[in-house]
Amino acid sequence: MPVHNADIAAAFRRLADLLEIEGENPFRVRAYRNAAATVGGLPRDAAGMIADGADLSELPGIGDDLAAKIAEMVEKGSLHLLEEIETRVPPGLSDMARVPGLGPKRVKAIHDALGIDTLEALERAARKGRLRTLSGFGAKTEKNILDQLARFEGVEKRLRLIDAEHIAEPLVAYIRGIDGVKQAVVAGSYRRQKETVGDLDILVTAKDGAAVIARFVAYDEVGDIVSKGTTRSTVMLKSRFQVDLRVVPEVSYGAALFYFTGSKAHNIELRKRAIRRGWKLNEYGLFEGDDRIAGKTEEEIYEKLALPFIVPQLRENRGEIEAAEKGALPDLVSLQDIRGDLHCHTTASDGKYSIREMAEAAKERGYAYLGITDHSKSQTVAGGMSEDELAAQIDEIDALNEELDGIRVLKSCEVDILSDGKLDFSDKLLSRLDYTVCSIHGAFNLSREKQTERVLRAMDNPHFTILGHSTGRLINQRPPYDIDLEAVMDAARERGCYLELNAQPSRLDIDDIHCKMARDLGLKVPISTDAHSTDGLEMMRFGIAQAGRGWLEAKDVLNTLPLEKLLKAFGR
Ligand code: DGT
Ligand code: CA
Ligand code: CA
Ligand code: ZN
Repeated sequence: MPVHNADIAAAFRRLADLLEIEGENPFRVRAYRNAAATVGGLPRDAAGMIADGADLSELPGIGDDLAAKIAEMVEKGSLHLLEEIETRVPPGLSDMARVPGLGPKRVKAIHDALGIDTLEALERAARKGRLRTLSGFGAKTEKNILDQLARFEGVEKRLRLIDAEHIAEPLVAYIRGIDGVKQAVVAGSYRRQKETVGDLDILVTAKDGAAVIARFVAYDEVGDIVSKGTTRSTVMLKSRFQVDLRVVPEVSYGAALFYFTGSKAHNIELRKRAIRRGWKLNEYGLFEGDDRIAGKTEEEIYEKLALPFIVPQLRENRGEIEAAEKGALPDLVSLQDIRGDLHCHTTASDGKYSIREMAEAAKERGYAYLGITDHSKSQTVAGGMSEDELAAQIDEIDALNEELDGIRVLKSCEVDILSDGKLDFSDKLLSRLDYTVCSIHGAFNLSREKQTERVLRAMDNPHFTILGHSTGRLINQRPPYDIDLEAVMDAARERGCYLELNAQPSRLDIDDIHCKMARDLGLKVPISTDAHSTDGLEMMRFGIAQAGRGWLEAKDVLNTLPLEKLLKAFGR
């Protein structure tokens, strides 16, 4: 098996971790870390350099000792020193040290105090609250560790869009920095802004593909190189996420971008359309015989095929080609159209900031209104409010609105829908609110019929306004509960209620298909962040992305309405 720079870098990093856990001299530890960075950033494989007779001890930070270790890795694929240390320090500790936010010092503390030496044992201990018994560890640290471990477990699955962004953005920046690279863009489901991404498809224009690929596979995060040619390469990142890279000439850029953006179903329809005109469409261009009649841009491909440009989000072969033909493509809602947020939490339940702080953050975003929706009394784990507390909050908001300028705080509540379909607060109290967000937070396992009935019964309450996160799914964690959303949407339209599009990257609930269904029914969709902090308001863009995939225009979205019209839309 060929040894790549990434493997050598990984071995040095592991060595540094284990030495640090052992309490080794920090300078020696740092020397291995620096060497890992140097080798990871080499333009060529160290193996090839050694074969060509290069003296690696001339590289920055690499002395004779490290040069000898690189040679040992290249020759044997392993390091004697590392194997020796692994007999003293359980190898699992280096896995633990790789959990973001943990690091060697904390791993050592955990191992010394609790004898934990695997990721599994670490997770069990965090769940049982054993870590917080150590000094310097709190409940928050435990939660962070569990969150990070959940990401580790999810590695075989599709990544949420936000996680894919965290991987793609630095990677694309790195690729753009490679000599000779003109354009670098992520195509595939990522460009279509799908809620989850299976792998990244990166498209690059450059003359010398082999040179670009040599640098691509030397990226620090690359774990395994699956394939490596002169125009394409596939790697598996250390996070076990796959990246496909294609290098194309500029004349083919548009055609390649079109092809690799997909979806496959959309591509196939357009290829058929080309064939009907006696042409051929592939990743190199649109061809009439051997003549390339389009291919430099996506726009010219659509134009030649007598279609207006179709944005990537819509390319799913769900009617967008027919709509394009008729000139009836939706003009998708954008972040600028949004005038406020209708679902957020404050310190009154499980949020981090006060009403005032949330309102000011909303105002900074240019919003005209912000609805405060703290939890109702049954949500004891999420700090649900008592009737008295909500009554006091209502007064507090009235007073605050007297003071605040340029933003209106709306009185609301995330009211639990109890298993029998009753709402968690009295009608008298609910009647004092501007609107409600009513959600299911328990009894997920009812039959489809019962679950649907439960929500319909709740909607019969005149104080019901918006159904929160309508299917309860958590991407990669919890499937949706069984419910007939079409029936719920029909009922909502009849009663003047709405179904939320929750913008949390783990929820995106309702999904794109149901957004389109709502649009077809003429049911406006509120897009809400369910923010638990001021930063949480940022998640609106994921809701906008999903809404676009569901064909929603500004007029289809409830919170694009100005305040007066919104209040009317709430009224029943
Ligand atoms: P993913 O990665 O599962 O989230 O979804 P995509 O859409 O990114 O799919 P992927 O990575 O397998 O392929 C990227 C694009 O390449 C895909 O959207 C369309 C194009 N493509 C892949 N295979 C085919 C094929 O067999 N025929 C056609 N026409 N296009 C294909
Ligand atoms: Ca992909
Ligand atoms: Ca792919
Ligand atoms: Zn909720």
